[in-house]
Amino acid sequence: MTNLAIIGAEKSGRTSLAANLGKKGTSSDITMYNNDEESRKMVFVEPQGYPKSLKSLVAALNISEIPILCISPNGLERDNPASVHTGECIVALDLLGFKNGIIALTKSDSTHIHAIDKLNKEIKVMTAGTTLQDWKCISINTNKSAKKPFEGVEDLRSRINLMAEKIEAEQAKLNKLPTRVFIDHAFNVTGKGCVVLGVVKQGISRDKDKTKIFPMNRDIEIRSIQSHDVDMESAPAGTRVGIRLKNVQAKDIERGFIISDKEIVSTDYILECTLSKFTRKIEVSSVLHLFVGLQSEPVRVKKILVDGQEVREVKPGITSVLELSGNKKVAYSKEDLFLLANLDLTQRLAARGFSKG
Ligand SMILES: Nc1nc2c(ncn2[C@@H]2O[C@H](COP(=O)(O)OP(=O)(O)O)[C@@H](O)[C@H]2O)c(=O)[nH]1
Ligand SMILES: [Mg+2]
Repeated sequence: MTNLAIIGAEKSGRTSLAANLGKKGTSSDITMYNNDEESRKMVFVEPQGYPKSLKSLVAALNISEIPILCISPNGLERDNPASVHTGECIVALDLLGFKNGIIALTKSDSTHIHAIDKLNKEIKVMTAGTTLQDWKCISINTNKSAKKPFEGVEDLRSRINLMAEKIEAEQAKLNKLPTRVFIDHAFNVTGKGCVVLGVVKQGISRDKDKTKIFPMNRDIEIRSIQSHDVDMESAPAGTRVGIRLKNVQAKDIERGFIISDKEIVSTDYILECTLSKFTRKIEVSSVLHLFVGLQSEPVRVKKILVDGQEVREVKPGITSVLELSGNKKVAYSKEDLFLLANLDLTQRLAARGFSKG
């Protein structure tokens, strides 16, 4: 199974595209569109809450293996307030290190070929030096009354299929790792108890598994697993699942909780971070927003070290060790990528980093 994030600024056409590619399912600040028709099952994840909520964007991306960035004909125009969010999406994709993805140039019916050429060139300049620099741009529309209705959509679908094939080969390797399921929704079902929705990030989740839920660090048992409404004995890496859990209540589970045998749990962090070039300096005692997996939490900068020396601030593009302190328990593993954001800036994403030690 392949999970794809469909992201972009407001009015980038991302909802129209997601609705064209799949059937609407679970919906909150992130909305799932399922496609079970093709031989390969896919879930398209749209961060409905973005740009208001940066959390929705990061969660949608961390659920997915393939991102599709939607850019409308005026998506980069300076006098369009949405353009800053197109930029923010590019920074997010780059910091998260997505090597492969697609750029959809949406609403092709409402522009002309010269404008599309110009947009293509602007995107090349903007993405130079980022992980997006070689991504394919596909011009599309989802307008059935257009002169060329659904132009480019078939091309987009076949590219998605090609990428999904590669992703599935990589997912097969992830099956050997310890099982981790990232939870994105949790609720109570009358007569069934606690049901969580999420994605198997690695390993294989099995019915009747005795495991744990983090950051609660509580023993739980898996009572049943479904995917796309079909019961399963086991769910491999990449599967979007609904799982019934024993020994925990839905009201105690938040987005980002992890089903796993072992995770690190903490409220304080020492991260080896690289600041984005597209942010401002970070200073000691400033408050940032930390993201890891599907969790997020405000943290305060306690200490900054550059080349082992304690400093007051660190500048864009520079690598440093940041000591951060928060209040809420967060679960993660050593390999997990952290993002830091400054919610006071218009382009909010500030840095990426990994836990040290
Ligand atoms: N002409 C045209 N309009 C579109 C197309 N896709 C979306 N729109 C319109 O653009 C507006 C924003 O689209 P929507 O999908 O809601 O964008 P979102 O804000 O990114 O989710 C809506 O009025 C859509 O009807 C398209 O391919 N062609
Ligand atoms: Mg929308």
